Amino acid sequence: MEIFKGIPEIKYEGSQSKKPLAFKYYNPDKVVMGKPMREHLPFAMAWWHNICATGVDMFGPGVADKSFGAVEGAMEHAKAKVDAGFEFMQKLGIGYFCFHDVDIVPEADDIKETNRRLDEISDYILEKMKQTGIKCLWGTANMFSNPRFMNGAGSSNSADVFCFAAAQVKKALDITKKLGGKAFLFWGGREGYETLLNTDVKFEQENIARLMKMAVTYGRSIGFTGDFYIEPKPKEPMKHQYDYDAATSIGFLRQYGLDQDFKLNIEANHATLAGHTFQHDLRISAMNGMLGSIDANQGDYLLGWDTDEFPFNVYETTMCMYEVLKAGGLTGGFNFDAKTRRPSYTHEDMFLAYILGMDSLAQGLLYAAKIIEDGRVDKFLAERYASYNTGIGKKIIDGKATLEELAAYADELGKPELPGSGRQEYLESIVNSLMFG
Ligand code: XUL
Ligand code: CO
Repeated sequence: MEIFKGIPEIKYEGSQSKKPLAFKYYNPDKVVMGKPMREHLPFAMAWWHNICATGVDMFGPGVADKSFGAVEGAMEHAKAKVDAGFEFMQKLGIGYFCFHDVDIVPEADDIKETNRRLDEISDYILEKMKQTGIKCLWGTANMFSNPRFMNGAGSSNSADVFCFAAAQVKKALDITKKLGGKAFLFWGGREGYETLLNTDVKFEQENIARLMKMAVTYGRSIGFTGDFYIEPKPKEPMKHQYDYDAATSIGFLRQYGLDQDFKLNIEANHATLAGHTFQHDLRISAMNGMLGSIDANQGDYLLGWDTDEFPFNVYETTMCMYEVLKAGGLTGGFNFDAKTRRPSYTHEDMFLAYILGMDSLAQGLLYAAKIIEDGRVDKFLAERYASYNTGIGKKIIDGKATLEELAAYADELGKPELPGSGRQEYLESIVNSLMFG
């Protein structure tokens, strides 16, 4: 039974098209730098925002109807959500989805019953996956909504809560493996603190690492070969969260010997909450070999919280795709961890939002490829560090110079020349002319 009646399959029509339900830039077959767009941009649907969220906020109730013709909260509703999700992805040509355990079933009071429901729904999802060819990008356990996780999951002060976290991770891993998920994710929403007066940070961080180690050991024992991800975020819901940003998370993973099994899932709006650009956290992850996947969204310059907007700032998607192309692509994908604004409450808005997001990333890809193919930025960058290619610079790079030798070299020089202009404005105007010229 069709759920999104009146919404056709969304096709590429080109930038001149004025049809709302059409792609203007995302042309899956178009080859960019030797690869079709669909391979550069493995898009994923976020189950929670798209299929579950109704626009509830601190000031008012939900406004969007996500019942999909079923009684809300029952297993019948869970199945209707699967039907809706797959129809939605098919109509947009989206190849992947991401989910939390409690997105796909209503959580029961008893974990055994929740797990039974997860078995039932995952059978149903698997059937849909076989029919459509749609795949699972990653799964995760929601260890932040249920009241038991008020003080965190791995970082909870309660060993019993830690065990519930372990139980949820185990089951979510089972389901992710069953659905052939490429990765399993940890977003440490409440893994942080409100005050240091009641918090043993060292103990909590060690415990999070213990939980992650157990997850890796168990995952590998059941034949899960995918990556594990940490999704950094500095704050919200907690005042301070341990997975603050890419650099902090990489340090944590290395400290606890988790860096071989884990990569990072970088979310645009989380990077900006940490006081970085999205591009910065992508670069830090990529240069450490840890860029796994992306939660595609954007924040708002005027608001200091996680607004999870669909990406529309093409300058930012261009810089994102520039980093992704330079990194040789993603092993993961682009998960739209984004929601329509509360007043955009219709089913049609769900499609319009994904069209905006997919088109914005496609535009970003086209412009990023132009910047790389043009070559002026790369050439400038290479020349900027040219003093290390020969002479004393090369000796430094080769590890053959001593501090005394360099000091003697500096004495001889007397005074170095200025290091050369950074030419920032020249580079920015190249980017603008390639984007808008
Ligand atoms: C919250 C967030 C989560 C994770 C998955 O800010 O981004 O939805 O992506 O738990
Ligand atoms: Co996210």
